Amino acid sequence: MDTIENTLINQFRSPAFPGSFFISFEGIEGAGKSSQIVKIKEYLEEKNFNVIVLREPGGTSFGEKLRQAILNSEKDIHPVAEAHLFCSARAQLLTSVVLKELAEPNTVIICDRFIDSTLAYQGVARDLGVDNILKMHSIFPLNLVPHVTFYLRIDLETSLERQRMRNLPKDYFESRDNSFHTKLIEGYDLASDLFKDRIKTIDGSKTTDEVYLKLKSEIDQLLFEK
Ligand code: Z5A
Repeated sequence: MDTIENTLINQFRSPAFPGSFFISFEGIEGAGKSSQIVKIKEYLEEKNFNVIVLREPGGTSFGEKLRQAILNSEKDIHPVAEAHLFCSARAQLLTSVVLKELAEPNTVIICDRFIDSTLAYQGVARDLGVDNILKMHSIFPLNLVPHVTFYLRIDLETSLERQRMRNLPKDYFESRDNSFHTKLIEGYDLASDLFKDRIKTIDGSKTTDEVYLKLKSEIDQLLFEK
């Protein structure tokens, strides 16, 4: 890693609220994030945590409006505009929800997508460059990252197969060609390499139960064994 990238990586911090945790889930379409988040929420509630599930873009009324504007867009949005829209929604989510909720003890925030989506989608698949995305996050509150991120890694064939089974209409990103989705996987692999301590890569091609057990053991380590 060169020094500029190193400096950019070192600017990130996780919010420090004793007893509360910020977790994100990442992956390409059909990775299984939403399915696993439901199960992990249930597990953590059994352990008496106050669990708040958020999604990106979204989680605030401002963020949900941006979500509609992007995902329903019939015209191409310039990648620079795209990246700034995701960052705007994120800054709002961090200040108006994440930091406030984490201040309550015993809280776990689970976010469906976060900064690594911007690194993979806009940084790599939309060709803006990972350094540019890291630079965009160099100002508070965007320099705050989750304590742990679970990247559910699947290959393109698995993603396509799950999409076929689900048979839903495709949105702004889903309708792009296979080379776009192949670059997304490269982007996520690169992000996992840059943020080795934070991002845990989990094999998302296993059965739902197998993935859940792996996640549960990682979460037990984070929450109960430190
Ligand atoms: N985006 C961006 O470009 N930049 C950013 O900074 C951010 C976002 C934050 C939001 O998508 C879009 O915004 C996203 C990136 C972009 N674009 N795309 N694509 P979203 O939140 O609306 O969509 P998604 O995250 O891709 O959702 P998804 O396709 O539903 O994926 P998922 O939540 O990971 O999967 P799932 O719903 O849990 O499962 C999908 C299907 O697979 C479902 O039928 C399940 O029953 C099945 N499934 C799940 N797990 C398994 C296993 N283990 N085995 C077999 N079948 C399974």
